Amino acid sequence: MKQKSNYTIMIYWILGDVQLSIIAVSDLHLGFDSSDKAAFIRFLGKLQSDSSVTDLVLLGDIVDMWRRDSSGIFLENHDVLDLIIGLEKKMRVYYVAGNHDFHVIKLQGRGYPVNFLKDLSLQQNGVNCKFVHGWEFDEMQREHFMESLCHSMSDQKGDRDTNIWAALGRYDSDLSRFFNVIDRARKHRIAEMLQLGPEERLIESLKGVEKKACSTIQPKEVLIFGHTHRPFVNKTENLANTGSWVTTAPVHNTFVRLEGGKPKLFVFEGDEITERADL
Ligand SMILES: [Mn+2]
Repeated sequence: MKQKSNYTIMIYWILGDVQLSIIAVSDLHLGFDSSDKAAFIRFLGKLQSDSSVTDLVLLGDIVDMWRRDSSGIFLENHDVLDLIIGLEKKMRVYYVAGNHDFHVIKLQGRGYPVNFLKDLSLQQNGVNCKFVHGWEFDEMQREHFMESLCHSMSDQKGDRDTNIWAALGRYDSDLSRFFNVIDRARKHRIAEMLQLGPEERLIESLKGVEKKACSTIQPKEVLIFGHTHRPFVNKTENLANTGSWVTTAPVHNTFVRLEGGKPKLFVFEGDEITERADL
């Protein structure tokens, strides 16, 4: 990861941090058949020629280790990784781990050319821009479970049902371990959720994640997260979701751009970038 040079730090000191232009993108799910890798490659090409971008935040679930074997996935997507590493010559690049690529945390400090993080805060115009993938707000996600799912899936070319609820049902031993470490209220909530059909369960779960994300925002903070594949910027402009690059989502190929502490949502369609204020 590129460090700020002394020269850059001096410029920041004189001008403040208003000139930071941050792009956050998440949930590409490379390795999953519905991942729009081709569009993402074109998008990275656009970034390469955009000299105004200072920081790129890869906000988790960039590769999908729950659907493919965790080592092969980096080899088969070396073209995307090469482009990302190339961008590091022009801007700072951060990789915040998601639940489907949580294992990248373990790669930290081993000399890989990407800096892997659990979360990230960047200051912009006196605002703390906080970046998390969003699994933190999801009552079904736990670190040991996310890590084990990154390893338990052999190469199934994306046709495995990796719904977390279904996975919980399949792994009885994990399920009982899970239930033993969570509190009674959560047990009750999970039991309720398991009574719902898959569609209703998904909607309930997504609503819960968004609500919890909203409840954690601090004063003078903007929270950016992904995970739900439901892109939005809220009315008060202090909460934004980056969406996804999977074609199964109703709106996809989206990203959030932050300037002056304000998040804006954009969609990349064809080769055009359009702001989507109405989502
Ligand atoms: Mn996720």
